[in-house]
Amino acid sequence: MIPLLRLYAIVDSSAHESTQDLVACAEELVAGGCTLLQYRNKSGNARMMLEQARELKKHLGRWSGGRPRPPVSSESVPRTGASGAPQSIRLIMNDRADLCLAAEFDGVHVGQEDLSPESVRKIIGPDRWLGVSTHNPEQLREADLTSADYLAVGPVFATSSKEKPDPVVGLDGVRRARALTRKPLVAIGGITRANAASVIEAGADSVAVISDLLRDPRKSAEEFFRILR
Ligand code: TZP
Ligand code: MG
Repeated sequence: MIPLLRLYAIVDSSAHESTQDLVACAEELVAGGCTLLQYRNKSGNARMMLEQARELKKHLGRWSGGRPRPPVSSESVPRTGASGAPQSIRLIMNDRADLCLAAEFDGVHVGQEDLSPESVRKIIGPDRWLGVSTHNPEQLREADLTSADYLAVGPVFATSSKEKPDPVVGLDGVRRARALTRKPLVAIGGITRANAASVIEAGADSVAVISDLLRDPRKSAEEFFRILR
């Protein structure tokens, strides 16, 4: 079973004016204790995505792929995992298994309209992480039978970060999902520092967040960890 911290940060290219800005945000998130970062780009072409992903890898890659992450300032953020081993940063590519390999990322996250989980697994091999988005119990049951390392459920609340989002599943949707899988469960969609604790209480192992990490990413991440301790 993969180890998941309570916060799964997503850096979305549409929220940043430049690659430099996107990388700076990611570095701040890592300084705030994030060890799992997804790169999401819904508007760029493959070449542009790979360029940005490689920049992320260049700046954070020192700590990805199993190497210890840098020290963080806040004592509220765990420096080591439950085993006492140092935590490492994992970079996850949204949508694209090919770009995950090309950028030497640590995993892929796919949705219902991307390659199937088993097709992605064939491409990325047994060791890289694979996450699958689900929006209802049927999709969750199906994804649970795959080799996915974690499942995502959402949108839990209304979100403006996704175009044409599926219907909101609410906290009940998280509870239902929890009852249907023993895989690590990531909740996503409209999750903020104000409602994150209720999402974990409903059974999620981790919360994936875009918007509520944008302003002062380091401090926001530290606050999430403090709230979800
Ligand atoms: N999938 C379901 S909701 C969502 C995605 C990618 C967007 C989450 O962004 P935010 O800003 O944290 O609501
Ligand atoms: Mg997708």
